[in-house]
Amino acid sequence: MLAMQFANDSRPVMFDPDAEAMPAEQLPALQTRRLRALVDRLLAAGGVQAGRLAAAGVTGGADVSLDDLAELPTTDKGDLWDNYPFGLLAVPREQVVAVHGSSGTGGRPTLVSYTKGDLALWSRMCARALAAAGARPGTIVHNAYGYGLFTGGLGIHQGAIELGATVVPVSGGMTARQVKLIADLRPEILTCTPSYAIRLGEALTEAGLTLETGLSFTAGVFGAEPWTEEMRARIEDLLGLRALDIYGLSEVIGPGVASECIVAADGLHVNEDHFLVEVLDPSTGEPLPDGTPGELTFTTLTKEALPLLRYRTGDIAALRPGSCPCGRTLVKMSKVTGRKDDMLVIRGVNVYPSEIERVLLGEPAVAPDYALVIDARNGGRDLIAVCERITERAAGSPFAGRSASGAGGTAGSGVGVGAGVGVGGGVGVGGAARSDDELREVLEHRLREGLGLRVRVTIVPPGSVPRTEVGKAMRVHRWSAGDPPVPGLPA
Ligand code: DLL
Repeated sequence: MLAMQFANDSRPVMFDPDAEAMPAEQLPALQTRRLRALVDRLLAAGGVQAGRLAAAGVTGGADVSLDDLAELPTTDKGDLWDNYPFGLLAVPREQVVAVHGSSGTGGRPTLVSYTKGDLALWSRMCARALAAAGARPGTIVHNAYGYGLFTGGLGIHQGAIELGATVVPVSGGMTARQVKLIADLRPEILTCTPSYAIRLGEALTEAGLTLETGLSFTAGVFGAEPWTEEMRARIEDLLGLRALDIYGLSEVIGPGVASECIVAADGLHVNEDHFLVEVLDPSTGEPLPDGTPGELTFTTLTKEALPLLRYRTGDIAALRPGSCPCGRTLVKMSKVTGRKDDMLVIRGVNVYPSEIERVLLGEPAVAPDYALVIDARNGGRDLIAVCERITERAAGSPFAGRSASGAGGTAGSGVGVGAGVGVGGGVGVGGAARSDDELREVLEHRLREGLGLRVRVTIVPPGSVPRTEVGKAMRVHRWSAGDPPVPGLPA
């Protein structure tokens, strides 16, 4: 139910204004109450988390406060693996009405359980995200996140229904069918991974779909993988919409832990009335001050089946408290720059793939489909950036150069983190003025200057880099001695 609308201005409706626009000074009391109830529930459930709490001298919720949160034990993915599949349940197994999960970075599945109450909470979190993107009852939402164990499809689906929007459950893949549905139904909101938004945008451009001929999107709610401001500008150019970020992870609930509002679009409002957030030093586990990037750590204050105390996500981002022109008072987090275990160490230089993406996509002649190959065949770790030239077709998209964020994005406008390398400039859209060799040299130079990284750049014909049809993009490929060449990439 939409409880309130900001009737006297043009800001979009808030799904849950009592919580999302709660006076900041009221939040700690609510969080404290919920944290204490959570600690009581964990102790009553027994198991790993109860044992750790007891070892930390906690005998009941009344013993804890927000101020000494950092003294409480943490959890991480290892706990989910060790207690797979139902070992961390805080309710009887029969109360679990759904399981979801992810294939996980280490290839080991993570399974999470939901009660009816958890599903209701999750729906409300996703409804908040969709409303923040400007959706309202009746808005058509084209949901191209994959349906299944992955939380993207069903999470957004339930959120759209909770909001009263009209969801098109198209799931990922079968792009030609998606193009037809978009032409026929004229959805206003697109939800999918950012890499699939590019794939879909290329297909829509190929099909000649423009604002005049049926392209009707106003906003996209994209997440499930890291993406940069440069990628945001590319998606906005390709699809003529406002590209917004949504963050979440199965362990915490799925999508809807945090999301951007269409009013500011400069960081993701964390639903901290349900997910208490901290940023910790990834190596020491010590809390870091606001504005400093570190490991996002969440306490699920109200979840029933699988509540987690101080869950260390491995995702790197920074927090920025303060008010937002949209009226929300919830703390904002920066875009996630990567996972702590995704950091590449190339000849002694530490770099996240997203920093390389910023440099590559800062060059208008480079298409958003790229791949990074770590060539370890000769015992070393050489980095090869495989880039496609943007096609004249995509460069001529009706929205090219008109992105709301502006080419090069709004990095730095919010709590953006990462190397502030110089990007942009260069040739005009399409890059016709530069030969492949010149383009390669320019990119290698910018990577060296901006990141201190020696990278071999290879320019390949459009369509060479494998596209994402379903799920999350595989950007980084490791190539060891004896491995066959990476499919679709030059040997
Ligand atoms: O990816 C949930 C989700 C679905 C979020 C749809 C947003 C949209 P998992 O499959 O468990 O859940 O993967 C969680 O994906 O720890 C991050 O590393 C990454 N991730 C999720 N959202 C973002 C984002 C879903 N907006 C893991 N930016 C997380 C960067 C993201 N990384």
